[in-house]
Amino acid sequence: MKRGLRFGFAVALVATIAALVAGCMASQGGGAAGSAAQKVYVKPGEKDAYYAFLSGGHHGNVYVYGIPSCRHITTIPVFTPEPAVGYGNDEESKAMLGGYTWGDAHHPGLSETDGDYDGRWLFINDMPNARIARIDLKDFKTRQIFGPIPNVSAAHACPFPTPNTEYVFAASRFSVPVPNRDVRVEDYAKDFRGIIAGVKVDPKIGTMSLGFEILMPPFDWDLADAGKGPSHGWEFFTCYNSEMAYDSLEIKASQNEMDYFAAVDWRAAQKAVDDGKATMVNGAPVLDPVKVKGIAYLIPVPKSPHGVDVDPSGQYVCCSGKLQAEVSVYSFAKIKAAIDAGKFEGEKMGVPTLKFEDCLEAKVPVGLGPLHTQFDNKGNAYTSLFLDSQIAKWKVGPPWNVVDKIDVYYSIGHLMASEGDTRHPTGDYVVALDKLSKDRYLNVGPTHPEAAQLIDLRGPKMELLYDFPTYLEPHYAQMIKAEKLKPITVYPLAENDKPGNIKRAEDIRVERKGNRVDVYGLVVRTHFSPDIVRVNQGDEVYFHWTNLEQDDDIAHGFGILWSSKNMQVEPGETKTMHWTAEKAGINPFYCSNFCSALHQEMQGYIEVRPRGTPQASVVRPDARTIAELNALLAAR
Ligand code: RUQ
Ligand code: CUA
Repeated sequence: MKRGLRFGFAVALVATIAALVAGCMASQGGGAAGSAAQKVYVKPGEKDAYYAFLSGGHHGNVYVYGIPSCRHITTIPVFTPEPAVGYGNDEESKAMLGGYTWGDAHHPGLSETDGDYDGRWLFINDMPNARIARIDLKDFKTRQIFGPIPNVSAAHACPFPTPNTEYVFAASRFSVPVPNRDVRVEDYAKDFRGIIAGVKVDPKIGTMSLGFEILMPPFDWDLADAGKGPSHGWEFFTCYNSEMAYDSLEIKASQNEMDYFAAVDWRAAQKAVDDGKATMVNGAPVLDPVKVKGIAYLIPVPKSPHGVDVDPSGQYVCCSGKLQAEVSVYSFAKIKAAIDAGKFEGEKMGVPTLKFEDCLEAKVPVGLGPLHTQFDNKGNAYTSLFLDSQIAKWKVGPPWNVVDKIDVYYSIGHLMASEGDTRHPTGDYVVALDKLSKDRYLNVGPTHPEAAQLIDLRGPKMELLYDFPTYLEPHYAQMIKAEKLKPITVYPLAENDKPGNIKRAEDIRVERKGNRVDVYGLVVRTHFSPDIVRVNQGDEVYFHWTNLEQDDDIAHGFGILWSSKNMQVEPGETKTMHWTAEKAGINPFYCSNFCSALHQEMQGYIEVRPRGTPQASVVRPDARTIAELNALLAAR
């Protein structure tokens, strides 16, 4: 009897604790079990579920974060030199930067196959110089910078890849005369034009090349997104300033009730170029919609739109007017029907305009300052509200209502959902990318970091999990399942065919032709071979270092004293660096990347003799040095 009572009490106690725990979880939003701290905690030694790629804004690079831990894992240099690793210092990356030392990167775009991120490449734009970079996700390195794309004046609506990465795009944020020439700004409406450029991507190796350009009215082309599913084959571009103002835009470009988004049939545009209907302008095939029909259409959007986002099904195109408290949702089927029926309201510089009512599906009253929309796997959309500093969650489909809101800190721009731009978002997280952090972090003076905030989407209500500061300035970002990426750990030496590579101690040499000196050297723990290089004052010296290591994470550096010359050479890699021997005397160099117990010993000397000192045309190491090096390599 006594025992039964005690048992009953124990059952009741367990039930009470369970209820308390459940209640506690519900108050946290009822997502995956556990506290916010537990949900972001990735144990030491364990790895994150997602890679997030955040644009570095006017820092010109890409930040890589792990989600949900929000740990900053690395920074990929893209449009801006990075002296720590020598990006912009070695000959290959210097050539790729093309003389630019600045870029403003806004929108990372992961490559897709069948509308899902495939983990092959990441594209990102440099707005002011209208360039697009391709980062290879095998080694997280920038491998191509395409541009400046002719005639495009600042590529903001860029790159927003199509579902099979057939194209990336670039549309003019500003308008200028095309071709650019001596005109007055007052002749803006007459002489200026926007450009929408379609850049082809080689399906096997990712190389970009220009496909077509379309001459557009001189509006400010702003953002883009690719159609998918039923809307595959189309790319959508918002614009503001359909008023065609050229000064005091903040007043004059907000007059019209409606601006537009453009729907571009990229297959038709490419076909028109292939059929010879383009005019070459500055080396680019430009299509003029006055003469070439069926490539672009304009659809009215209320009040200075910013973001345009296609839902995962590809049926709906969602545009937000910055000065309107609603998201306007358009039905692609309706747009297509109106185009097919030739139901146009008029035209702008040859581009037919459709009727607002013919294309609109719904208006969703989300709140003030809607900018961008992302999606989950349960039929919900999430719109960032800049003025309200909130995210609104709403139902895609009737009754098109807002079901939840969450405060963010502060002034959110873009937001990124897990696999959020694909046909299959995962619905795990959204990250708010806030323009202002104000009081959220330790004060570091007048300029605060930007703020990112991780929000759990798994419960019925959004739950704020974590704040993390980011350096200037993530505009947009994308998040991909970690399991989709399989980066290499070393460059296989056997596959190294880089110019200047050598793989055997016997091939080490210094070659001279006139005043050009080529040093073909090897680096391996813990030695530069050669570690003494003799040149003359005025020589142009090219160091080609091959790192013979085949061990994960054993990169060597090469830094030259009294210079800005430094680079990093990763395992199995060859890199070339140019240095001019300006002064006679001794000029040391060293390994700038801590590599081993004897890292500090990894150093050498350049002996710079006066001009005209006789030097052999080829210098090779002696037999003893080769034997020593071979012993070192064998012990590697
Ligand atoms: S932008 S805050 Cu440069 Cu993509 Cu919208
Ligand atoms: Cu090699 Cu430090």
